Parts: sequence; C-alpha cells; structure tokens
Amino acid sequence: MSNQSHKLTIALSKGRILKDSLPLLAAAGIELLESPDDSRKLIFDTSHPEVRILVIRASDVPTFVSYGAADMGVAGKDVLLENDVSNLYELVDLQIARCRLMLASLPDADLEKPRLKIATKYTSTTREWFAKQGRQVEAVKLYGSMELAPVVGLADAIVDVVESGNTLKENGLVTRDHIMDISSRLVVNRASMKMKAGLIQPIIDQVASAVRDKAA
Ligand code: PRT
Ligand code: MG
Repeated sequence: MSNQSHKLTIALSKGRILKDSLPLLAAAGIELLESPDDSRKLIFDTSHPEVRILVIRASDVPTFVSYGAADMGVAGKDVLLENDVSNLYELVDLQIARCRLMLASLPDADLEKPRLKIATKYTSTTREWFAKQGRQVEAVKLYGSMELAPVVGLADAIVDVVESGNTLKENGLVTRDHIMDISSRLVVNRASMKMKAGLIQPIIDQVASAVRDKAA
C-alpha cells in the first residue's frame, strides 16, 4: 500500500499513454521509481514526494478523475468523447498516442443503404457523427476485435482508431471516412484544480512547456 503523505494522484494507463506521458511528467519532476512493466502493482511512488501514479485501464481514466480518486490523468480524446466529462477540465493536448478515428468496412460494402449497422467501442461518437449527416445508424457496442464484425456479418462497418492501418489491412478492411484526429489530453478534476492549485498549476505549466519544446 502507498502511504498517506501523497497530496496528488495521477491516473495513467499501461501501454502507449504511459510510455509517452512519462517523459512529459519527468519535465515536471515526476518520475516513476520502478517500472510498471515489471510489476503487478497499480499504485506507484514517484521521485516527487507528494505525487503518486495509478496505472489503470485507458477507458477508466475519466472515471477515476471525475470521482476525484485521481486528481489528474491522461486520456485519449476518443475515450473522453464517450464519457461524462462534466467534472473534468481538459487542459493540455499532449500530442501523444496520436491516431485517427476512422470508418472502415469490407471494400465492396454499401454504406449508403438504410439502417446501417456499425460495430464500435465509440457508440456515442459514431451516432453523433452520422446524425450530423442526417443519418440514423445502429451502433453495436463492442469492447474489442471490432475488425471481425464486418467479416462475420455482425455489422456493415466499424468505427475504430487507426494508427498504421495494419490491423484493418490484415483483416481485409479499408478506410471509408476519416472522422477525426485523436490525441491524448491532460485532464484535471474540477474540485482538485481549485483545492490543489498550488501543486497542480506548476505541473500543468511544466508539462505544457515540455509539449511545446517537443513540437519545436
Ligand atoms: O486497456 P483498454 O482496452 O481499456 O484501452 P485501450 O486498449 O484502448 O488502451 P491503449 O493503451 O491501447 O490505447 C490508449 C489510447 O491510445 C486510445 O484511447 C487512443 O486514444 C490511443 N491510440 C493511439 C490507440 C492507437 N493509437 C491504436 N492504434 N489506441 C488503440 N489502437 C489500436 C487500434 O485500434 C488497432 O486495433 O491498436 C491496434 C493497432 O493499430 P494499427 O492501425 O497500427 O494497426
Ligand atoms: Mg489496446
């Protein structure tokens, strides 16, 4: 268990977000004391005596931060769009874990037909995007392996994030539309922002400055 001296808790997720967030947090004097890759622990102390890091599922980050179980976190815009973010401030576009939210299907699929069925993790974003074009679609919620859905006839198309495009290609799918560009954001609990501004604001400033340096 972690001790109680921690004043600030940051939620990250294993994988690309953790890997790409760590150099940015290091610029704010926050470094992990051990690698989460070699550990089954979920809470990690850092070089900053007042800061600890939680390593959780990517899709759970907005929940932990919304409820104040973490004061801040890093989450993909794709995940934020599917969650209630009314208790969060989205403060910095970290320009990491970048990808594109795409509509994809088998090459010959007719996407103009009525009652289109779309398999996706991103049901709200999908319905909204089609609604903006005056189309109502059936969004079939999946938690993974979206690429399989058109191949086995579960859906006409999928909406998923794409990086290299290899996953689509290996499953015989082609991109049909580019819905939006995605990157990860630094989010802060609204109450924490007020109560812990002295601790949080310098971290935000240093992280934002590290993002600018990287882009320059
Ligand atoms: O753990 P959990 O299932 O809850 O979440 P997760 O699997 O989405 O977590 P993670 O770490 O994989 O993704 C975290 C965030 O990274 C996402 O919310 C996105 O904002 C962002 N991101 C960037 C990606 C990708 N690139 C990406 N390529 N998230 C997922 N992928 C998937 C993609 O859907 C495909 O299945 O990776 C696979 C490989 O992609 P290709 O196109 O390179 O083949
Ligand atoms: Mg994943």
